[in-house]
Amino acid sequence: MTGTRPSRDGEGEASVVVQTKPKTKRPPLYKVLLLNDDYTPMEFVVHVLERFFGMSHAQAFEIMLTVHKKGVAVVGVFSHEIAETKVGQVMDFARRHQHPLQCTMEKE
Ligand code: TYC
Repeated sequence: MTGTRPSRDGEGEASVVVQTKPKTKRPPLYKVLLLNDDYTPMEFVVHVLERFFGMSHAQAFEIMLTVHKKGVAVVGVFSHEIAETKVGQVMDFARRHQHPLQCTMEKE
């Protein structure tokens, strides 16, 4: 809601009213990053991107190749809670399949 606050302006008793901006703070967003390694099979990474990030096969293959060539790629942008959940799901899935795939998040 818009607020007002009285403010002393130097000498005497004069007071001015300053209009404050209505503050609607958007929650911060977090990038989820996938990191390259030499051992995780390409098909496994494609599967992860389809399964946890809702990508089509073609989209997933493209992003997997970007990570493979460049070392890292953003695979999605989410609220803190959703980003944390995605990272956890990917790390858990990779560990269960004994692949060293790494997934992290960082504030946008
Ligand atoms: N570099 C891996 C390979 O050659 C493939 C790979 C791609 C691994 C993306 C991880 O996030 C990754 N098998």
